Amino acid sequence: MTSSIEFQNFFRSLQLLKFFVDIGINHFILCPGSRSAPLAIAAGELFRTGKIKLINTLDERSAGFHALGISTASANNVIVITTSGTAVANLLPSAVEADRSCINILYITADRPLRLKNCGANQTVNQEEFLSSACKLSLSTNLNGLHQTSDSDLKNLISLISRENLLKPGPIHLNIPIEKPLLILNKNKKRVFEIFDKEYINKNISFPVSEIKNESCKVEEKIIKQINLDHSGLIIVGPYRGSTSNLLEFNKSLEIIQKLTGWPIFADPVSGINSSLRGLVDHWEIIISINKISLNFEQLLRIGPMSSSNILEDFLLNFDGPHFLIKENDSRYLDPIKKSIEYQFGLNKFVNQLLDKKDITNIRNKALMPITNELIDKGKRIKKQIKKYLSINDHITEFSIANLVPEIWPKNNPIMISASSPIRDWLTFSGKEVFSRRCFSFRGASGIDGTLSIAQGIARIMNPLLLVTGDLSFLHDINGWLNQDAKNINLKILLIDNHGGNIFNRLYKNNLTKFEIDNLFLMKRHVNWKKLAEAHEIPYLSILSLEKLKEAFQWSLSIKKSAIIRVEINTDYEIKQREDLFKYIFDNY
Ligand SMILES: Cc1ncc(C[n+]2csc(CCOP(=O)(O)OP(=O)(O)O)c2C)c(N)n1
Repeated sequence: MTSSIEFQNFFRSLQLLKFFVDIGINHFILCPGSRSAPLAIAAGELFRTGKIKLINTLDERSAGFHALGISTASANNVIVITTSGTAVANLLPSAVEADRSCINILYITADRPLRLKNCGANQTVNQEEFLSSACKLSLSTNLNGLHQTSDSDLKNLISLISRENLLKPGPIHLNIPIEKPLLILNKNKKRVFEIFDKEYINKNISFPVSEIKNESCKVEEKIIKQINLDHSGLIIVGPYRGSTSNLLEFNKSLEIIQKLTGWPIFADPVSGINSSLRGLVDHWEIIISINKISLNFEQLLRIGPMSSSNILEDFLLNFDGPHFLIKENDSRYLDPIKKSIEYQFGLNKFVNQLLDKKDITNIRNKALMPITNELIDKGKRIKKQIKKYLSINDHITEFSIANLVPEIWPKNNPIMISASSPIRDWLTFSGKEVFSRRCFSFRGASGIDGTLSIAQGIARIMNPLLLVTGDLSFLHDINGWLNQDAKNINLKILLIDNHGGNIFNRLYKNNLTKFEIDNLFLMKRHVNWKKLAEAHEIPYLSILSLEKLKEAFQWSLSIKKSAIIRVEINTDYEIKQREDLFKYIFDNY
């Protein structure tokens, strides 16, 4: 029995998955299929022996996004195991986002052996190529079948993957051709597992990674030479794309820069920064839209990618001084306006080098620059005006939600903001209360797919999590409810029902006919939300006023599981109110 394919398929599957546990991976997501049966059974054994957390799910697309959420929140790689064929194609959307958002995911897909490729065999496609455009590595075990993959081949694969993950985060695809028989008889399974158990189960094999040399960095020297800490400057912090485990250090480094300069900070809601950071300017997007280009700074220190703000983009385009852009471990260009000198090794390394090269040993709080105080005051004034306006016009709107939720959702409880309107509204209307917790949004590729599954993944690690989402983004990934045990995840969903993609109304209202907007863009769907929630056994509440939101949050928090709060938006009223609010702010500025 020991040399049979049946034995080898199961034994190698156990070995492979256990090696991944040895390099620190503990979340596995499994999608059903028969070609992947040896891997599934092996994962089941590792789960039974307490070595891994195992989640099963039906839809591979949602599974990939679910992995993305878990990986982001836990700062630990996640494995998704699928069968062959279109199952693999369904992983591409999450791979694209993982690539752009710099998140580790390992896709393990089962395939037919080489003898069955390119000859019309059932469910046999060129799946080894499907994810290559988004994955930093596309690997395979022996093409004739896992049973012919040697122990050392497996170990080499693990070392390669470990090293790649240390070099730069992102998705990896490992395709595994498996020869039949795919199932192992119960009596044989027991015997194989006993052999495996003795040799591997409680032994942690180490996979030493050869030294990764620090690349010499001319860019770093160039920036350090050019940046003048005594002159005026502005710090712009975009969405955080580093690892959650580095966030504390990232904040310390940012604090150092701010202390040394006294510069103001314009921060994105998902920048990951602390609310206590000095120099934070509220409602900076409104300030720059009022002041147009008249904000005079000598230099810009940009951290992370560009926020979703056309106003910011225009401002940056019109700024002629030097732009320095610090990225978290991403060698790709991240400046669409192509004006900055880009440094890829992260803020922490940059600040250490800066202190070293400029010979700074004593980090004292430099007084805030006059322009910093001025901007902070302007932000405060706008904040008051928004509050005053909302107190008079208290109908619920998308911008009033963006303004109020960061204040009433409990501090330290995380929030995920869906792509499309919510993230844009939060950038404009939320105050610095937003930074009292970690906020997430996935705009690496700006898809609206995967919203629910990503949120569920984050909430498995950090909860209670509030997901603020538009109705279409929510519906797009409704299969997220098929993720195992979804209803028991401590996730609260604030569903902004503006009857389709209202963002298009905002963008095109003045140029397209109502027919065109309704039929070509809006995608208004008549969903019975209550029944949809009931079908998945999710507690559901629909509210009509802003006043009720706080109560609704309390209601949802009293349920330690998933809950949906729906807010219906009157879109005509919303658009009118938004215009009036801006007019009010501009008139009273
Ligand atoms: C996968 C994907 N398909 C299509 C789009 C284009 N798109 C951008 S926003 C949007 C509508 C989003 O609607 P909703 O979630 O209701 O948000 P809101 O109307 O509040 O903006 C669509 C379809 C996209 N970003 N991603």
